[in-house]
This record gives sequence, C-alpha cells and structure tokens, in this order.
Amino acid sequence: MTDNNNKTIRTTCPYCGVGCGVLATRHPDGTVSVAGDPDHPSNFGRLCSKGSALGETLSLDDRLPYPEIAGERASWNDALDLVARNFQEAVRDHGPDSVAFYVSGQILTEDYYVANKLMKGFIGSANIDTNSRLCMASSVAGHRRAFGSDTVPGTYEDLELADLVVLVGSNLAWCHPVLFQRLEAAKAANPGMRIVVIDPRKTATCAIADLHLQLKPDTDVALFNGLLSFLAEALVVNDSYVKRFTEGLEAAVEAAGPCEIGQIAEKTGLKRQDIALFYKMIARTEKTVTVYSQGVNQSVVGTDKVNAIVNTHLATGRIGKPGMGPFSVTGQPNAMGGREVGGLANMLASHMVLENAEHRRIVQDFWKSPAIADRPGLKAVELFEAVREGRIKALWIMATSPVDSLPDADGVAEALKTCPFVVVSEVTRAADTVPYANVLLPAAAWGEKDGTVTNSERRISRQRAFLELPGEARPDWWQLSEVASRMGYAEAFSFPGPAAIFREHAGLSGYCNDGNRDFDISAYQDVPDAGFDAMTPFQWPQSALAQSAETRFFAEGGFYTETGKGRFVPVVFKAPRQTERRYPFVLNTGRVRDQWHTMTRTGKTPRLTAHFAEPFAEIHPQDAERLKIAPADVVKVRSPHGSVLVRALITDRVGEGQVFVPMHWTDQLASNARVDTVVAPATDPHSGQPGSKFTPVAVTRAAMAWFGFAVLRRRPEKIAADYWALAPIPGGFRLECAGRDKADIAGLAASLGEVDCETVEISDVSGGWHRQAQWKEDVLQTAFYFSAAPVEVSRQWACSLLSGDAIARQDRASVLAGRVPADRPDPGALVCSCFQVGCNQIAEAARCGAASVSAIGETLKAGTNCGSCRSEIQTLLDDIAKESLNDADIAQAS
Ligand SMILES: Nc1nc2c(c(=O)[nH]1)N[C@H]1C(S)=C(S)[C@@H](COP(=O)(O)OP(=O)(O)OC[C@H]3O[C@@H](n4cnc5c(=O)[nH]c(N)nc54)[C@H](O)[C@@H]3O)O[C@H]1N2
Ligand SMILES: Nc1nc2c(c(=O)[nH]1)N[C@H]1C(S)=C(S)[C@@H](COP(=O)(O)OP(=O)(O)OC[C@H]3O[C@@H](n4cnc5c(=O)[nH]c(N)nc54)[C@H](O)[C@@H]3O)O[C@H]1N2
Ligand code: SF4
Ligand SMILES: [Mo]
Repeated sequence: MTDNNNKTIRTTCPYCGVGCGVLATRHPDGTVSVAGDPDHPSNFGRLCSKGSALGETLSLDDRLPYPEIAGERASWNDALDLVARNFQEAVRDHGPDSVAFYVSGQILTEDYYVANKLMKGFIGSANIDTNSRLCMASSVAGHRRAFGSDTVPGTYEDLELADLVVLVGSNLAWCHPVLFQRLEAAKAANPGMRIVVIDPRKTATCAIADLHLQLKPDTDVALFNGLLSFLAEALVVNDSYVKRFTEGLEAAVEAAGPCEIGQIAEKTGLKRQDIALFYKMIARTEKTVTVYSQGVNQSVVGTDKVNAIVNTHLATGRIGKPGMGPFSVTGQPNAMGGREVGGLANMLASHMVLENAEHRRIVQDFWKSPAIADRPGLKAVELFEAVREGRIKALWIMATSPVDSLPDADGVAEALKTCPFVVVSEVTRAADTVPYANVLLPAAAWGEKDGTVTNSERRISRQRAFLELPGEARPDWWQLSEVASRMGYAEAFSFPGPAAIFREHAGLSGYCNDGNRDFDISAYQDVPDAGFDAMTPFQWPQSALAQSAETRFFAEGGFYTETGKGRFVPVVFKAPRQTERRYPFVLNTGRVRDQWHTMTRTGKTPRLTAHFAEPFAEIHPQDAERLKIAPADVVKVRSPHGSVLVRALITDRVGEGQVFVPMHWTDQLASNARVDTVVAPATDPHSGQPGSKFTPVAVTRAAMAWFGFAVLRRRPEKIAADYWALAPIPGGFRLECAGRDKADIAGLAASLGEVDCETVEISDVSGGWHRQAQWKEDVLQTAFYFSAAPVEVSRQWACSLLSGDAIARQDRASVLAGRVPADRPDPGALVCSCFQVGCNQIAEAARCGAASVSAIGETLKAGTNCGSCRSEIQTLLDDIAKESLNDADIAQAS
C-alpha cells in the first residue's frame, strides 16, 4: 500500500457489536476523517459518538514499535522463536494442557480462526478462552440449551418491525447507540410501539421507555418465570408452535411455579401493577422482541436468565419471525466471529461441539491435524486460577487486558507475575497488562489490519486497512501462524493472507454440513482474493448448496437439538446472594457513553473524555446522607478482594443499597480505579461467566484534607496525590486530585509546574486554599486550583483555556479566580460531544422556548450529528419541565 491519500475506504467500526459501516478517508496531512457508510445495512450512514471520533484516536505516540523480550528490543525472529520454543517445551514437559491462549472479541475472525486451529488441532488442548467469557458466555450456553446451537435467531430489522421491544439489562442508548437510534426512529414512525426497560438503574435508555421496571439486582428469573406462568394460565401459549416444534413446556411451567403477582413483587421489588401491566403488554402483543445484554449475561444465574427469557418466546412461538424473537446483542465488534471459529474453551470450530466425536472427526479431518482437543479447556476465571497455581507454564494474551477486566483483577496480576512465560500481543504500551509480558509483540491496529468481523445480527463485514503498518507491527494472524510454523506445523499455517484464512474457515463451515449445523458460509469458500477485497456485508447462513434469502432461524422449528425440537429449560428462581453487614451495598458495574472498555483508544481524545473525565460511583441520595457523603467527595468502594477510590456522584439513577461504578478507568488514567479489583470472581455454573454486576461491597467517604483541579500542558510523570484522574483536553491535560494531607499541596504544585514561566499565585495555607497560574508570553501554561472542599471551577471553561490564544492581562484575575468571564457564559457539564454543548446551554435554550430534542438541535446543533446524546437531552428537558411545573405549583400555593 503506497498512496491511500484522499482515498475513501469502506471498513467497519472497531467498537461495539452493532457493526457499523465506516467510510475512512486519509488526507494528505496525515489526518483521517470518518463518516457512516450510507450503504451499510447495519447503520445506513449513522455513527455514534465513539465511531465519529475514530479519526482522533489513531495517534501513534503510545504504540509498540517493535517486539521486546524481557523489556529489551528484539527482532521478530528471536521473539517468535522464543515463543515457539517455550510453548513447545511446556507441551513436551507438562502436556498440552500446560499452555493457554487468552484472546479477545476484538481480534478479527481470521486471527481468531488461526488461534483456535493452533490450540485445538495442533497443540491439542482446548485451553483457549477469550474475553467473550466475560461477555457472551451465558447467552451461548442459554442458546445451546434451548436451540442445540449458539444461534441468534433474529435481525436488527426485527426491532423496527416490533410493536413491543423489551430491553433487559441493556443500556442500548449508550452501548449500542446506532441500534438505539434505529429503535428511536421506528418508534417515532410507529407511535403504537411500546418499549419496556428492565434494569435496576435508571439509564439513558429509559428516556425512550414507556415502562421502566427497576427490579432488584439479579431477580430477572423471577420476573420471566412469572411471565411464562402468566402466559400459560392466560392461555396465550401458541399451542400449534409448541406442539410441532418444541418440547418440555410443562416442566418449565412447573419449575416456574404459579403466577403469584404478590410473590413476584416481593422477589423483584417491583410494584404489582407494573408487573401485571408488563405481563398484559406481552400477552397481547404478538410482535414482541426481547433484547438482552450484560444485565442478563454477567450474572451467576446468567444462563438461567437467558433461558427464562427464551422460554417465553418459545411458548408464544414468537421467534424467527419479522418483529419477533429473543435477541442477545453482542458487545464486541467480533464477539460473534469468535463464537463462529470456536474461540471459547468449550466449543469446537464452526459452531461444532467439542464433546461430539463426529464433530471432532469432521474438524480434525478437515484440518488434517495431528490432534484434536476432546474435552473442554479452562474458562477465563479458572484459567487464571490455574495460572496462579502454576499449572500453566506458557500463556499468550491477545487484544485484552485481563488485569483490568477480569474479576479479582489483583489476583490475576499476581497470577501473571508467577507465570513462567507470558506473551502479550498489544497495540499500545499504555495498557495495564503490558508490564507482565516476558515477550511483547506489537500488533496491527484498526485501520492497519484486514479481515472480517460478525455483528450481533450475524452480518459479516470487512475491516479494511487504510494505513501503513507502523514500525514493525504485524497482524495477529501472522504472529500466530509464524509461531505455529516454528512449532513444526508450517504446512497447515502457511497462509499468505487473511483471504486464504477466510476461505478455509468458510470451507470448514460447509464441510460435512447438510444443513445440520447452523453456521454455514460455504458460499464463500472459493472467494478469490479480489472478491474478498470487494466483499460486501452479508448475513449468514450462506451455504454453497442452497441460496437462502431468509436469514432468520426457527420460525418453522428446525432446531439443532437431537430431536430437532426447541427445548424449554426449566429454571428455578434462586434469591440473589444476601449482602452481609460488613458489605451492605451491591456493586453494579458497566459502561458510559463515550468510553470503550479500558480506554486505550477512546481515552485519547478530549472529545470523548469530556463526558466523564474521572471515575465515579453513583450513590443514591439517601445512602449518601446516611454515610455523610457529599457531592464530589472521594469515596472508597471495597470488597474482600480490593478497593477503588472514585468520585461520588449522588443520584437517584441507582436504587438504595446499590452503587454503580464504570468499568473503564485503569492505572493509566487514574490512581486507583480498576473496579475489577473489587469484583468477586463468582461465576455462572453453566457458562463460567462472572457475575460482574453483583458484588457485595462497603462504601465509605474517604476523608480528604484537600481537593485539586489543574489544567496542564504536559502529562505529569508522577502524581503525588492519594486520588487523581487525568484526561486529555485540547492543548494538554486536565487533572482532578485530592489528598489526605494538606502538606502535600506545595510539593504537588511544584512537581506539576513548568519552568521558565511567569507564575502568579494566591494562597491561604491555613484554609488549604491555593491557586496558581503560569504564563509564557500571555499564553497560559498551567492553572491549579486547590481547596479544602471539592473545587468549584467550571470545568468546561477551564479546559478551554489551553486551546486558545493569548489571554488578555486583564483576564488573568478571572483565570486565577476560576471564574468564567461575564462575556463567556459557563456551558456546564458536557452533553453533546460532537458540538461540545453543555447542560447549561441546553437549559438556557429550553428556557427560551426550545422544548423538544429537535428544537434544541435547531438552536444549538446538539444531538444533530451522531445523536448519541439525544436521550440525555430528553432527560434534561424532562427535568426542566418537571422543575418548572414544581415552580408553578409553588407559585400557585403561595
Ligand atoms: N459506550 C460503550 N459501548 C459499548 C462498550 C463500551 O465499553 N462502551 N462495550 C461493548 C461491550 S463489549 C458490551 S458487552 C456491551 C454491553 O452493553 P450493556 O449490557 O448494555 O452495558 P452494561 O453497562 O455493561 O450493562 C447494562 C445494564 O445492565 C444493568 N444491570 C445490572 N444488573 C442487572 C440485573 O440484575 N438485571 C437487569 N435486568 N439489568 C441489570 C446495568 O444497570 C446496566 O445498565 O456494550 C458494548 N458497547
Ligand atoms: N466489572 C466489569 N468487568 C468487565 C465488564 C463489566 O461490565 N464489568 N465487562 C466485560 C466485558 S463484556 C468485556 S468485553 C471485557 C473487555 O475488557 P478488555 O478486553 O480487557 O478491554 P479492552 O480495553 O477492549 O482491551 C483490548 C486491548 O486490546 C488492544 N488491542 C486493540 N486492537 C488490537 C488488535 O488488533 N490486536 C491486539 N493484539 N491488541 C489490540 C487494546 O489496546 C486493549 O489494550 O471486560 C469485561 N470486564
Ligand atoms: S454504534 Fe457506535 S460504537 Fe457501535 S459500531 Fe456503530 S459507530 Fe461503532
Ligand atoms: Mo463485552
């Protein structure tokens, strides 16, 4: 690739499982602009805030330029030899199960295929697991119990065609924003459409909900079991579908027990009338889709939650038909591709079953491999336990950061320290798992690599390269194939490129498959390189034998169980773990709108860090009052496994007795905010997926003697504060900090300051109050604000100070005072990241008569580009309307 300048390439977004098509254009000045691909059938031109900012996350400053062995630069040859030798010796001395791969739903299908082939067919162990274990495993297990295969029956269009969409444990507005926008548009076009959100938290998604069932954590099974019984008792069961295509309804209804609304209300904490309303809505709405995500999967009863939901769809025959079905939306861009190649420790390739001898024969035969794994390997949490116990001698981690994202994360870090040989394939040096590597391999990143991904609706799209590989970075499939060759398997791994891998993968999907396996893309087994390059997005199945226009599953039965019938799974509600006196809160964790996981990419751009610039805990006002926690205090959230220090965000978005902490902040951008150090490693017995949304914790106010806020030109090397969080801003960084000892302020201020600057400061040491600004020729270099209470300075305004031009001398006082000059009103906390519009601006526009989201858009442009903030704007408008109603009430009363 020599000159891609100004050429627009069609590719796919590397973030969520919606799988949006992206048009990426590289300009002569090296910048990249992106736009939604209007022809991509997942997004039709839309992009969310994260997708829109992709061009700003491609800087190379943090990239790994070359391989390293024990922290020293090494050649690829030496590094690959060493990896191959260590894996080989471990297998020779301790057997195939003494080695493991831990990979990710963010590698491409071709990378994934090679990793799985090497481990299961050539090393001969099933010790390959993936971060999808933390993400989709309960859905996989639930699908397999009900359908006999890991099949997602529906398509995105079903959300638009439905009359009732139930969102269970899914914050779709923030986590699948483009799908959410499609749903929003469908609702606007079909005013009869109803939306129910089932989530213990009031999320941005609730802005679109007709009914929000704010149930107690982990009580979904009680609600859906009740629904199944209700449907059976109200005779809404689709007898003909149930008789012809399913088995086991009676046992499932019996396990669910009679539909006693009072009891269900008690178990779930929901109001009886809300439960009854929900059940009636379901009973009378044929076109119902139930979308579910991590509030379902990430639970110690996650698989039961999945089956409790699926049972209700089987009972009504609402599955695989337009506008109907259970719909597990996937998180990562290639969670589905990973499942297709068999990336999980208990799966074989091509949706085949590890325990099935015939399937093993098919795969081994196709691969012509010396071995085939015949029993499940270690699932992620067990895998790292085995590492800790010394049972794993060589481990290869690829495209995931287990010391951040696995539960009991400090235990994982300990395990990695003791592991004799750890390989990490990464794109960035700034990832928390990097320091644990014996061998570090620089991987190709988004925009540099070529291959395919599969989105939530089984649609396979191309990711295409439009940038040169920086330094010596190489794609993951290449790294794996090179190691395989060095282990003696050159013939089976001599892939010239991703197209050849894709063909083999497509070939295997059709091999000995007479329609008895769901995953079949054999229509593509002979696609030439040029055809692979030009491939347009398609949905599977696409068999070489039968062209099928219909890509939904199970409308007319055809399940992949032994009997061909869909299985009702009897599930019994188990009350969630009681919190003890010492750990009285339930810790819930998850995502925010503008960040992606450990922030290695989305944490690089001010556009995305402005929405939330530091880690926080959402705490209910009543709990805060009891615990004497004031807004913006620093709080400690603690379990027996570990603790984090985060900012208190007091809000009734969480229920009493619950706290919500985002999963995103790592040691790269905060002092002590890796929330998975707190999360318990409890897993679902069927899927092995951790219950990342439910850990009993204690919450206490962390008594701080001082609080600080600063804007800085350079990233400080060390920050001597008990609490800190950094985020990029235009022209530099912003720092939030706090400490227990006032004496630390002077040292910190000195260490953050620049040299050769004109420094202006005001200080009241006894009051713990200090302000300082530094100038070079009227251009601000740093500004610090310290005080005994949380610093009240408009962040939006202060963060704009470094981007701008010279600041007039007469305005210096306002910089020190931290006061927004009168001619520049404070925009308030950021809502719209595309146009940088804050909540004060929206409130002001609303007061001037802009009463709807579209009116706000017309006035301020907010919400008119990616649309990710539209639900927040709606919530703001609702709050303002409520306030003015209250004001009117007060006025009337007085
Ligand atoms: N912005 C953004 N988007 C993303 C990602 C990201 O990092 N950032 N990551 C992607 C990935 S990999 C994934 S897996 C998806 C996840 O997408 P989601 O699952 O939608 O996101 P989460 O925030 O993890 O959790 C969803 C909701 O589950 C709720 N919940 C907690 N406990 C329960 C419960 O017991 N019952 C019910 N019904 N709900 C409960 C939480 O309160 C939360 O609002 O997002 C994808 N999209
Ligand atoms: N408490 C709690 N924990 C959770 C969750 C939760 O909701 N709560 N959610 C879980 C879920 S659903 C998920 S999916 C995980 C996500 O957790 P992780 O997978 O740990 O998070 P990422 O930041 O996506 O890690 C991807 C890493 O791969 C690197 N990378 C990017 N592209 C490439 C590439 O092409 N090749 C290579 N080799 N490296 C690359 C990135 O720089 C980054 O360091 O977290 C899980 N952990
Ligand atoms: S919804 Fe956003 S993050 Fe997800 S694929 Fe589309 S643009 Fe990317
Ligand atoms: Mo995920």
